[in-house]
Amino acid sequence: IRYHEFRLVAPENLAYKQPSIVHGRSDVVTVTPWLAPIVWEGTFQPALLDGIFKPRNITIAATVFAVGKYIRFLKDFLETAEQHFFVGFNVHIYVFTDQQDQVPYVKMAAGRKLELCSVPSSNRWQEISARRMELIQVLIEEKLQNNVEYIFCLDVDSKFHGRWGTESLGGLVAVVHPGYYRDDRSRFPYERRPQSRAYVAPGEGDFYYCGGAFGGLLKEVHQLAKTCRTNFEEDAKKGIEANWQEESHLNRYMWINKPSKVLSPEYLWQDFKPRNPEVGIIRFSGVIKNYAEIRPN
Ligand code: UD2
Repeated sequence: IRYHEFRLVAPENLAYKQPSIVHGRSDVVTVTPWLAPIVWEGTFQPALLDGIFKPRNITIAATVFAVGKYIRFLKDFLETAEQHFFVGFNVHIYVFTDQQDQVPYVKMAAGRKLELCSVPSSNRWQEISARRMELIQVLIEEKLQNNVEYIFCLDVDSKFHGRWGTESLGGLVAVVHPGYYRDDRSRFPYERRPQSRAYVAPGEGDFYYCGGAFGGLLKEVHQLAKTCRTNFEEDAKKGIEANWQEESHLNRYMWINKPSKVLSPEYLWQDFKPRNPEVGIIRFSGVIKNYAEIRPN
């Protein structure tokens, strides 16, 4: 797999639209200053990418946490994943929950499976959100190492509406948050206290990335999860909790370790936001939720 990683072997006899280096999307930026692609609708050809990845017989893992009242979001998440998330590929979904008996039955296609992992209940939502990094790290170490090539870690209070597939694969993959991408970096909600290991100084930061979706090659995500977990725990020892918990740590990590692929906000929109014109298609989005009602406190 390592050897094949950087070889894009196309299937013979695959007809697809001629690419151009002068005509393409001109309303958005499609490459970062460190030359990572920024994936927007219209920048890739799905059949070509699928044709390249199909013969590799890769397996993609996804983690999703459904703790406490968030279990109610799981059914829609799983049903829509079945329709849009790596259709035709091997997909293993790991559901972390404190209520295994409440997990809905969703019929899955051949090559796709669900596995349940138990997590303790918690009285603080911040704890649930933040401990995900530790559990992802341990899952990779104990279960995934020889079975899976790529992994995505996703929020459960969301649904798929359009294709999310091989175009999203890369070493370290981050999604640009839909709420801040037109703003100046001074307005990004990074952690601003220098005592925190999630600190991002004024004048620093590329984009504001989502905590609700990230991924990449197994070993890259392992490194990310391990680092964010350690930094989160170091902060906790000093009595600090970053303002957006693990999302703040993820943003710090991605500032230092530039993602090799950046997904546009098409890959995590928010249902309460009207669609902006540059968003060709909403692929995945967070549902509207009543925080007061669903969080443990
Ligand atoms: C943002 C991020 C989220 C996380 C959080 C940090 C996006 C779209 N969302 O969303 O990923 O970084 O800020 O605080 O980027 N969960 C449970 N049970 C609970 C609470 C949380 O299972 O009682 C899980 C669940 O999978 C949920 C995730 O943790 O999707 C994130 O929690 P959230 O959705 O309440 O966080 P939110 O919407 O403030």
